[in-house]
Amino acid sequence: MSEPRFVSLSQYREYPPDDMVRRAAAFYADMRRRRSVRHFSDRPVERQIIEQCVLAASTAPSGANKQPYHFVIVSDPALKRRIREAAEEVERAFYQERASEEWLDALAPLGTGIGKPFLDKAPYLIAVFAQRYGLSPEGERVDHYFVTESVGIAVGILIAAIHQAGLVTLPYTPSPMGFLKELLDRPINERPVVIMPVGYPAEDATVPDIGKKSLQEIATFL
Ligand code: IYR
Repeated sequence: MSEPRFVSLSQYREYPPDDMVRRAAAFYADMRRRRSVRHFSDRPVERQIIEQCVLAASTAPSGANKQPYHFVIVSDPALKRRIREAAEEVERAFYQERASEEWLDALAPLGTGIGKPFLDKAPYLIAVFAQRYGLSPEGERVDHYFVTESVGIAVGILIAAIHQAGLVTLPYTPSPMGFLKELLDRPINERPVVIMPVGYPAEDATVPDIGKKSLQEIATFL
């Protein structure tokens, strides 16, 4: 057991209440512009942007600060193509056999289908893996806690960072996603969670005409 060590909270900044309201409202206004995009441009993107966004995701709180995730960033065109082909095979089975009527009805407003051209058009795919447990450099098993929650929080920050940088993304979740683990040669302690294509939107990109729930619908103040 290691003793806790503490340092002062020197990076915290307090703002006057008026400023806080303005800042919170400005952040909301900017986040409200974010959309999940399925139509990408193949315009190149500097790798540094991706690196900074992944670093932003790594600031997320996680169970016992174990950071139970790994991000695989794919830009190799041949590998992106293989991912697209494998994903479309999974989607064919999903749309033609596996999905319930209710699920297909829920997806109808999104206009999704078997084809996933964004998987080889976007300059980067960030494949996010959850580590069910960790492996020390000596190969010893390390327990991880609240893995699903921790990865979800990190992906949320990743999405916000990509938006803030001025690029677009989409949390894409083919199901089942086992093919990704094989194609990207990930170790046994990891499970694929989501694929995030990242890049500029296509010039003629469109998004579904859908909105968000109101504050009353999502929150209760007691
Ligand atoms: N993975 C499929 C189906 C799909 C499922 C959900 I839940 C979505 O929010 C959107 C799509 C696809 O991507 O087409």
